[in-house]
Amino acid sequence: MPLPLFAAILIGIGAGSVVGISVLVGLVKQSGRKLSKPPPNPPLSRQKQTSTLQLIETARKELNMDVVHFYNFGICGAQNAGKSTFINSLRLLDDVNNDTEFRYNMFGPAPTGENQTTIEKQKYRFPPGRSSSDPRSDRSSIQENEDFYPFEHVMVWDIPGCGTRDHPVATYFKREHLAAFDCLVLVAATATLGEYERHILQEIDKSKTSVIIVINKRDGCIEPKCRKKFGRHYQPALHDYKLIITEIINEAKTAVQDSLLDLNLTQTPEVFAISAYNYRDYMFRQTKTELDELFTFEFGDFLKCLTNAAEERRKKNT
Ligand SMILES: Nc1nc2c(ncn2[C@@H]2O[C@H](COP(=O)(O)OP(=O)(O)OP(=O)(O)O)[C@@H](O)[C@H]2O)c(=O)[nH]1
Ligand SMILES: [Mg+2]
Repeated sequence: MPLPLFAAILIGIGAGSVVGISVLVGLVKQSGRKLSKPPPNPPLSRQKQTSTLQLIETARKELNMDVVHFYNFGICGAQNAGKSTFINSLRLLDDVNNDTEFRYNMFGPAPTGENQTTIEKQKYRFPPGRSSSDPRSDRSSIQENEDFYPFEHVMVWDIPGCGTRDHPVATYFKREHLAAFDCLVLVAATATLGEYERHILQEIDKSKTSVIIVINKRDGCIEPKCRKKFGRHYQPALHDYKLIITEIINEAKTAVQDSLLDLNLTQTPEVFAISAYNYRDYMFRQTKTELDELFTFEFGDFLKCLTNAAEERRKKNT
């Protein structure tokens, strides 16, 4: 969203909503608390295995995955969908470029960019709370409090995007060992799922891995929709934006459901329409705006869903 428009929205809204943030804090805390202990029932090697279990165990070995101390979530999807940005936003970190100065650090940000940025899989943990001596700590009153974000037993894996020469979709599932994860998050930048997403979903379903679909970059739909609905010169009010954002979320979910119809998956993946940008902005901002809240709530619900999926998987001990 261009800055003048965003500034106009902020001016139009004024002080934020206290009710909104407290509900969101509740949702995040609830999810965090559940994932703040090592996962129960770490899957053990078995003598007799079905081919699916074998696939999972081989994939975990290949990734050297710690399934005893961590819940492992894989973020997959097509190139440029916003996977790495999503991972940074979730962990309340700013984006960085993949330049010569970048050094991978498990607690640091994932590099982001328009052109095939994530080349190799990398795993990330949630950074510990910031101390007040951190020069950036004024940006976030939230992350200073470790109680709020207690995801210390969560490992989030940033997986290279598919659909490139180096990562063709046909071999993506196997090559990236997607069967290994407690839950996969398929990130897409458009709500009508294309060939890549459909192929990945079918492979995921065959392996019986849980998957959640996240349609990212929904902030990009706000301005075109406003222009179409209200014309170039109209300055939309808060309730106009609320309507538009609600429409964007609902339309994205319906488009995904339609795209799933002929795939005949055995699971019905939950779908969330988000803006990785808006969530992070909302969490960082001292003054919360009602506008960002709508996308932000999708994030809260997403966390809850992810937690439940991980719990279910561990209950099954696979
Ligand atoms: N407007 C908008 N842009 C976003 C959002 N999330 C990501 N982007 C932009 O989309 C581009 C791609 O983001 P990445 O996070 O690097 O995408 P990726 O899926 O990790 O890409 P690969 O690693 O190359 O597969 C970057 O320019 C991001 O800044 C969002 O929520 N809103
Ligand atoms: Mg990436």
